[in-house]
Amino acid sequence: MGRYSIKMRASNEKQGIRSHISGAEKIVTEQELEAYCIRLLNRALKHSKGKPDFINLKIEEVKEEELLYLPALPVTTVETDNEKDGKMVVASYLSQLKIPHIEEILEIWKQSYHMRGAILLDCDTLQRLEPDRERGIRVTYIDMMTEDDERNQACSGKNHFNEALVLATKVVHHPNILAELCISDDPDYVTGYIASKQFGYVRITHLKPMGSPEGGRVFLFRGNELEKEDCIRYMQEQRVLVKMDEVMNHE
Ligand code: PML
Ligand code: MG
Repeated sequence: MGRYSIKMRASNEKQGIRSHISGAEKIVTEQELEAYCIRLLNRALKHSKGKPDFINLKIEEVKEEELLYLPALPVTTVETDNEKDGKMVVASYLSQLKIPHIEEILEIWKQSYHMRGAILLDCDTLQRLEPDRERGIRVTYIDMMTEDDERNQACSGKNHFNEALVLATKVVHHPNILAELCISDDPDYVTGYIASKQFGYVRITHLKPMGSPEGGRVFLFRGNELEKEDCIRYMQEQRVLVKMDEVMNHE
């Protein structure tokens, strides 16, 4: 079946500074293409951050043989009351995954707070591996897939959980990624997660104080130079559809 990747990004300029308003992406069939372009356009135009003066809609063909289909990671939730307990839960999972330098990793996580992309961290040497450290690694060409196609609603507004689960499923599928840590940069959203092949997607209900705009991602990597190159290419280029049926059924 022929598919297309659609990417939307919108921004505006105020007092000489261009700022991001909204961005989203989908991987859809040819029949769905027109409807999703309209949805994404509406999403750009009706964003609470303001009216864009620039909207970019990029459409690229995706060949069936380029697509990787992955089942969504299993999801569990750990209830925490505050940031300190949340961070302790993260530390305990890192320790179960036998990842060294836990304190240092939690500190380095903070360096991702003002980046658009994620930190790619060598968890043994603590070296940051992103080619552009200001931008970080942006994971793209991802979307979710359900048998009865409930994707429509996901496109009209942001669903933090679905989008994060899709991203984390792609990220931890790479053989050299041991775990991903994430806190949202949305001030009203305090749930974060640690994802890994071993434990799946573990939601932690409090990972930062309410109202804080500080959030970001770290991908914990172990491997050599060639594996690092492959990992970065995979994050940015590999087309991935994540099957969500199990998740939807359990929600
Ligand atoms: C983001 O802001 O995009 C990150 C969202 C994290 C979602 C965590 C969850 O609800 O499981
Ligand atoms: Mg955000």
